[in-house]
Amino acid sequence: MGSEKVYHEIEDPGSEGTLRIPHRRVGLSNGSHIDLYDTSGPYTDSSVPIDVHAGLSRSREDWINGREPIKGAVTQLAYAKAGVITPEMRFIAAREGMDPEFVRSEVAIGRAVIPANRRHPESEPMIIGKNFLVKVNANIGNSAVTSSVEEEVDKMVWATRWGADTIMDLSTGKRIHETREWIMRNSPVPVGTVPIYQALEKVNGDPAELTWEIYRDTVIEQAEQGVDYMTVHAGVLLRYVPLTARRVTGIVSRGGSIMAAWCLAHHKESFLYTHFEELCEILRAYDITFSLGDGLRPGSIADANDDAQFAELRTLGELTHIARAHDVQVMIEGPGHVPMHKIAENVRLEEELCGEAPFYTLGPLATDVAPGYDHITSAIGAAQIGWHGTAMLCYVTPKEHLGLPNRTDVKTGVITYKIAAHSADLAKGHPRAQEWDDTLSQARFDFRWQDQFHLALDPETAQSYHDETLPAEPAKTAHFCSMCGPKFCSMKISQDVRKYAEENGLSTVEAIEKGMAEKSAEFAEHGKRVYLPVAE
Ligand code: IRN
Ligand code: FE2
Repeated sequence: MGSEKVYHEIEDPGSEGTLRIPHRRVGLSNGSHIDLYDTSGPYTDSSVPIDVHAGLSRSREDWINGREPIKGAVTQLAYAKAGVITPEMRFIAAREGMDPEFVRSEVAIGRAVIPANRRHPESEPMIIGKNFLVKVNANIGNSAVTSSVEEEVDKMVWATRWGADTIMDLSTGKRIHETREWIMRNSPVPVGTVPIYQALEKVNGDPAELTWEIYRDTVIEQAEQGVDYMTVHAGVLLRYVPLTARRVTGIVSRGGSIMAAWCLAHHKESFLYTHFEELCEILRAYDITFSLGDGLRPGSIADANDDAQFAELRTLGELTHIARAHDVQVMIEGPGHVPMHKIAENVRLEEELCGEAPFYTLGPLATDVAPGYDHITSAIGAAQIGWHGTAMLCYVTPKEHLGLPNRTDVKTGVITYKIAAHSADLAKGHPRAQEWDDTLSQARFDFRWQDQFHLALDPETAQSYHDETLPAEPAKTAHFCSMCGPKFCSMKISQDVRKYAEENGLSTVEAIEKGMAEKSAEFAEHGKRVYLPVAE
């Protein structure tokens, strides 16, 4: 609503091509505009029909084909380490308002990742790292109920339209391969998966039947389709499982519980851990980013920061260094349920143990007492952990713990997480963050109602709330809203003060003093009564 997709064109000396950097342009009624970071690909305008089977244009294809391997590796990490600024890095730099060399150096030291499978050339490059905009992931497709390919693609488009920076396809139902294929071919954002879910389907849901070979083949199958990052719960070790025995909520991670069940059934170390280097080789060939899963994350306030959680984190740190040695990019998944006073410790330990690999957390929920409102309980934790340095936030919808999210829940979850992420960006001082707030504040102060709606994270809700009480067109330029009414609007009063100052050639302070003196004289004139009798 009130915005359009625009592309800023910049030259890329590396590929000798032109990079088209996407933005969502919000046109303002005073003739100016603001270009905002945009995740929606070609779907910014909801009136553009989606032709699922056509797929998006393969804009990264030439860059990918034109690259020479560096010591056998074709990953962004390998190029970054070798001092090469890839077109993806230059694209990201323009998108974030940063220097391309800074992007390269952050990737080189592993503090940021660019999830971009070579077989997903349709994606618009983006970066996940603490020195960049805090990103939001939306999970879709986590249903065993059959839904059509179109419906699943539509969910992805819907989530990215509201601002999801990545999506995770957690489909478990029928036609899992085909559905994923069309999500990949239509997704302008990186797509993540948890391959162990599909591997489990292949053994009819019995974790004990899983093998390294079945898992490996599933990873390759998904890698071929273009999955950009994969959750791998390789830190759930056999000896950590007993540490969860006395927890209030045990193991709440799906992947974590599958691996714990396998380890116990075979009384062996996890095949994800024992075959980790082989896995690195597969991910390296496609430039898939590891998202090392938090299979032992706390599922309740009581279990936060316990021995099981931190034992796993230590192992994830060890695996991070192995992956990096293979030139594979890594991020680390984090909790969960954590009260506010225990949040900072999570980030501190993660950075220390995992060499500052980008942290990617699920909330965390700051309290357990509000089922039905867990988008809020978790956004409170998410805003804080984002401020402390978490690079990506996995959204939680109002249906968390209760049921499957519908379309409205997905939108609510994404918007709620954009609020958390943007609040963290402001607190961290991202160079582009405050411009948006300032533009909206100015529109609000000027009573440019339409501009205020159009600049909102959720323009439709903003406008509909406004129109509930003041639906008429003149109200869109009125210098008040129904909250305080025409007489008590603080913004209106401030503006009157300014106007008075201008007319009387005074500074605002003087104007207030002069105005106050006049009012005080008026007060005295009327008998110094606070309450005046009602006029007849
Ligand atoms: C993110 C941080 N910690 C967990 N997540 C996400 O939770 C993970 O990326 C995946 O999308 C989802 C389910 O993970 P489990 O329950 O299999 O660990
Ligand atoms: Fe939970």
